[in-house]
Amino acid sequence: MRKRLSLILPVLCISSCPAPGATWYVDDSVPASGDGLSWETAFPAIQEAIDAAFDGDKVFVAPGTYLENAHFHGKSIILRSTNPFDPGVVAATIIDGNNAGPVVTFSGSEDRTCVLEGFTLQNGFASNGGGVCGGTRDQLTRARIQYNTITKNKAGYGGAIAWCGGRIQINTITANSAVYYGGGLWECFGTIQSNKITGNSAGDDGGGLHNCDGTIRRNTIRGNSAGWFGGGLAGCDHLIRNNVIIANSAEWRGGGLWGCRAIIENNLVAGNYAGSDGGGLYACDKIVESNTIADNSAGGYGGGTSSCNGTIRNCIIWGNTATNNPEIDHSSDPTYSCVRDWSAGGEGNIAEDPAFVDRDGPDDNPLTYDDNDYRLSSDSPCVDKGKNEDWMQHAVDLDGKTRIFDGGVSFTVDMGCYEVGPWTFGIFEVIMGEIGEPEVTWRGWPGDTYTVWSCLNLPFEGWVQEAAVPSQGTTTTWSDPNAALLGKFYRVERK
Ligand SMILES: [Ca+2]
Ligand SMILES: [Ca+2]
Ligand SMILES: [Ca+2]
Repeated sequence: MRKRLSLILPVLCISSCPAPGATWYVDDSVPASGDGLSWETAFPAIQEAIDAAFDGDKVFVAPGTYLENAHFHGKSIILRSTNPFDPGVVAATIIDGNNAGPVVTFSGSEDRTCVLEGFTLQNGFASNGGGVCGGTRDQLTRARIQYNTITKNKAGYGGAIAWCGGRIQINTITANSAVYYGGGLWECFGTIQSNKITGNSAGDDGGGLHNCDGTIRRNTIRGNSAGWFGGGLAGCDHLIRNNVIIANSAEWRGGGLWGCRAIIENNLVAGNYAGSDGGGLYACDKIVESNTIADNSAGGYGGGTSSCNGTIRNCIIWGNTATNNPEIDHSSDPTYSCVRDWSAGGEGNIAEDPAFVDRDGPDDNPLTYDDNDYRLSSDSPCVDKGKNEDWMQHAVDLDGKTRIFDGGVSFTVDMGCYEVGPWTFGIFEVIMGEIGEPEVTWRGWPGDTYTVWSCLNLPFEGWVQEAAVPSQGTTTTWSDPNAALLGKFYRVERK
């Protein structure tokens, strides 16, 4: 008997099959659905384009309001508006979940080349992730989520985003709510950076973020609230660095942060409120270092910190209020810190007024925190009085300035999250990012645009222009999608 041959046939494209890496177009104003391969023949719905796309394709979406609950179905594609860098385009390109599930759902198998960028995602309603649900607890999407406004979504867990394991950056995540945990983000374990996470609420814990155990850096986490614990962050257990954490509130404990067994470095924690204990931080038991913890308040114990039993070092803990133990309560003794009314000695501690530049800000109102300036005056007793640590050699302060600078006394770090020193423009960090792409981070100015250049082999090859990158604030990060085996040189120019 003849052995049966089995053949695996490639899918044959006869006429209109797009080349790999095709671009699909979506425009809600087209009169009828076309083949999706041009603006003139666009699909009217985003899901049509995703369904037609293959891994590696792009889907461009024209401004409009798309009443959809889009599902990536495991496809590693790029879904973007016409210009993710333009806030006007982002505001005008709306995916509205119509309270019928998450606005966007990933299956969880999308890889690091998958991107969702440049949309307003609103009115989602779901058990997990009202704005974006990234898969399941066992399989988190690695898609990158960037340059979106995610607002007015509701969920049981993760009002805006749940179960996304890729990079979440440069989004505005505001006015979302969760019945239980994570008004903004819940169980997102990738890098969360340069986002504005504001005005979100959770019925239980983590008004801004809950159980996000990746790197959380350079975010503004402001005005979020929790019914129980952790107005800003709850249970985020890895690295929390260079964030502004202000004016969050928790009904019970941890107005700013609660139960974060993380390295908590170089943050401003100010104006947070807890109904009971730990206005700034509660039960953050690992490392609390180089933070400025000021003007927080608690109804019971510990306006600044309560029950933080790890290392507390290089911090300014000042102007906090509570019924009992206003600055530090039931916590480890600090070292190299400036603490109001501190009289218990300890290595390097001082109790002199830190001489903030303008503690109540230009508006002279101490309760409006956005303008309050907790930088140090050049004659502050906190200048050059911290303790130098290895991590600071390659770090910057909250402004993006060089972290260790000689402020006139010695080459020593200042206490708190700001260093007194000159402003300089330049690259301060080049690392291999989590998606295998080199990441270049530089100091700059809000509102600017920068040009990034690379060179494979100085001085024998020329510079190649890589990208034009809008400023992300005082520091800006760009990932190079074209990694080179032997490395590259980078140069950044201010346009
Ligand atoms: Ca003032
Ligand atoms: Ca003020
Ligand atoms: Ca210094």
